Amino acid sequence: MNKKNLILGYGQTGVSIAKYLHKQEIPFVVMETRKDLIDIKWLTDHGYEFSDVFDKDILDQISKVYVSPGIPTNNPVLMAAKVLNIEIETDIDIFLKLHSCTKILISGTNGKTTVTSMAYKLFTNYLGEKKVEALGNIGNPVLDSIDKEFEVALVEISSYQLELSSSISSDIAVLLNVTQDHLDRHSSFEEYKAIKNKVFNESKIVIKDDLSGLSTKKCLYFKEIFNEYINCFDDLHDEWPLHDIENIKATISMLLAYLVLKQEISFDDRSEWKYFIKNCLGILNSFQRLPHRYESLGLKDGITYINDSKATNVASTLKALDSVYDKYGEGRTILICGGDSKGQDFNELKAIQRNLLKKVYIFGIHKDLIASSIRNLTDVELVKDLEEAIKQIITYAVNGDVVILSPACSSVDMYKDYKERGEEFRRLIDSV
Ligand code: UMA
Repeated sequence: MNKKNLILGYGQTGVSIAKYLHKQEIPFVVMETRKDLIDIKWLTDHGYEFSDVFDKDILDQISKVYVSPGIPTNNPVLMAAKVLNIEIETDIDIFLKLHSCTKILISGTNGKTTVTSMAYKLFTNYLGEKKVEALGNIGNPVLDSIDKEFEVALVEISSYQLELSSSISSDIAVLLNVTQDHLDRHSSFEEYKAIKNKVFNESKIVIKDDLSGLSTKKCLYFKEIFNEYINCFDDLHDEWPLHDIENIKATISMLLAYLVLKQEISFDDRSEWKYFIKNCLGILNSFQRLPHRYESLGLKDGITYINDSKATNVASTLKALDSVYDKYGEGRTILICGGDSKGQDFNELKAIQRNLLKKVYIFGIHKDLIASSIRNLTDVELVKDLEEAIKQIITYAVNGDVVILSPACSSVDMYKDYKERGEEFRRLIDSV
């Protein structure tokens, strides 16, 4: 009997794997719990089998399993495939193995999409638009670009993708930061950190935040290397939040690493670096910051509103609050947070600067958990939802206050995703 391939999950990634295999005339079957997906018609039209039950009995007909990032490692079919020693691959494994471009992997708990987008702007400016692709977790499955010709792939890679991939290798690997997140999927913070560190497997140049866990490879520590060029950063406009300055440093490090790799600049003699850094800052200064990420919604009746709905973990909210503190000082900030905890320890919120917050409004399934961690720090109000929070805030906030939605939680208890949550916030503010 001729064995087939099995695709687990038929979201964006599963669809792109199916189209890739179809093009090569490799037979496959698909498992996916949702029956209502639009692309299933494409499958059946082309004669491919589809099952909405994850049944491991199929494995004796399977030679290889392709897995989507959203499939947890304890999925019964995936676990059985491991036991049976059936080869398991991800779309990322295939792309890294087969495409001849320079591969840059970008991971980290927070800031990945921002840095990938900034790097896209910087690299296209340097190489030209057709030479660069921004791929991966940013929303563009890598295999959709496997047949295109380009010079540089900027691949945003999540812990889910890293966990499931078996052969990570790259030219440049960037790890922006690692703080607690996704602890509902990974068994511990230690495991999560180990998964994130996989990004450095077989990379030629490493970019990381600081000197902790020193690397033996060629390494750019983006929090340190700019110390001697710090005056160059004075040219940045003052709308940049503090935490994006780190993202800018990581992005510039990527271009420097690329130039080192191409032997256009020297790694050891850094006399030319200042020129490149100034150039990069000039380009990034006009970067259009992404929605839902510390996005200013403007000023209404003297009150500033900021949509930071993408802050789905504590570290991201803490960074946003540092930026608020840097710009607006003490006692003017009203924080709205809450949602699904994803197993996080909210005691880390105790690190919020004393006297920074004026009041906190908390909503969502784990609001009590958050409240008990920060009750000693500031005035806390538990509310039903975002709408109730805004209703109360407009009668409470005064001229000069700053209202920021920075949930520190996932949105899945009340919304489809963080975007829907951010859009609702925007609507509510528009109608104030
Ligand atoms: N499924 C099952 N059974 C399960 C679990 C999942 O059938 O037990 C199905 C789901 O119904 C879904 C499919 O499997 O249809 C899995 O799809 P997926 O969750 O892997 O999502 P994709 O549509 O393939 O999108 C994935 C990434 N999603 C996740 O990692 C959860 C996208 O990142 C990424 O943009 C896309 O590949 C392209 O590379 C999104 C994300 O939320 C933005 N990432 C997380 C994050 O950034 O925090 C990690």
